[in-house]
Amino acid sequence: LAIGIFDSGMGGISVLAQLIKLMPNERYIYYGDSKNAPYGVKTPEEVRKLSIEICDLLIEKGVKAIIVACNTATSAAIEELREKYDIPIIGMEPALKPATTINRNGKIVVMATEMTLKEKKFSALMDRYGKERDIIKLPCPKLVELIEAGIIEGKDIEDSIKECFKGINMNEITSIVLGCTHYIFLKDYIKNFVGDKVYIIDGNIGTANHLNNILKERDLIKSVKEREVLIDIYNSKENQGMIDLSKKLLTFSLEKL
Ligand code: DGN
Repeated sequence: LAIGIFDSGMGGISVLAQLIKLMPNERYIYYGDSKNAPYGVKTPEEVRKLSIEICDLLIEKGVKAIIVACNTATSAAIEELREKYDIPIIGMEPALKPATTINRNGKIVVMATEMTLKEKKFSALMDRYGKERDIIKLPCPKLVELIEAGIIEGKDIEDSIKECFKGINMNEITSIVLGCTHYIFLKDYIKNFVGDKVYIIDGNIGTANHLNNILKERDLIKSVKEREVLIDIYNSKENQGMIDLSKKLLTFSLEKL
């Protein structure tokens, strides 16, 4: 059985890369719902419905666990998915906890979709870890659009990052949380923009470790290599261009790990 992963498009490919790095002997099935991207501006009900449809499809294809590689879908649907399916369902969460422990001063910027920042999961995180800190919530939908269009480098990306941070006093910022899996492809660009003194934190390693532990506990991990990593990539837009873009982003992400 494989590990299933899905996202509202390409973002979860960054998570897939991290999983492959940690568990190279597994089989992976990735489903990118680019047709319905972005999830960030839909209603939670719509996102729940789409998430259930994708999980049904992954289960039909044969998976032993599912990674919801999308902070937005996690916020809207994780509880319902866990109730509905009896395999492990692992979600993403903005890495606010590490951000508050790494650096005890200054403001923290959380880059995520409107929905992630509005839903109760994030409010609970704020109550737990963000109370004594100044947190700036920063949705950057334009960046998701660019990535879905296959643009991950160049001037458009630089300009959009600058635009996102407009109005924020960068001298006060000590950490940035990448709370949307799409933004992880742009880590170098964001780093370039904010400078070396700012920590940039994402949840990908945490999620990969979490799945690894669960699979080990249940004795579901593969220790024997099956030739090479087997990855099936599907995309709801059903065109080869989206599959090619997914593969390009996967290679790009693996090279950076
Ligand atoms: N990649 C998704 C996330 O982590 O929230 C969001 C992309 C989107 O639908 N805007």
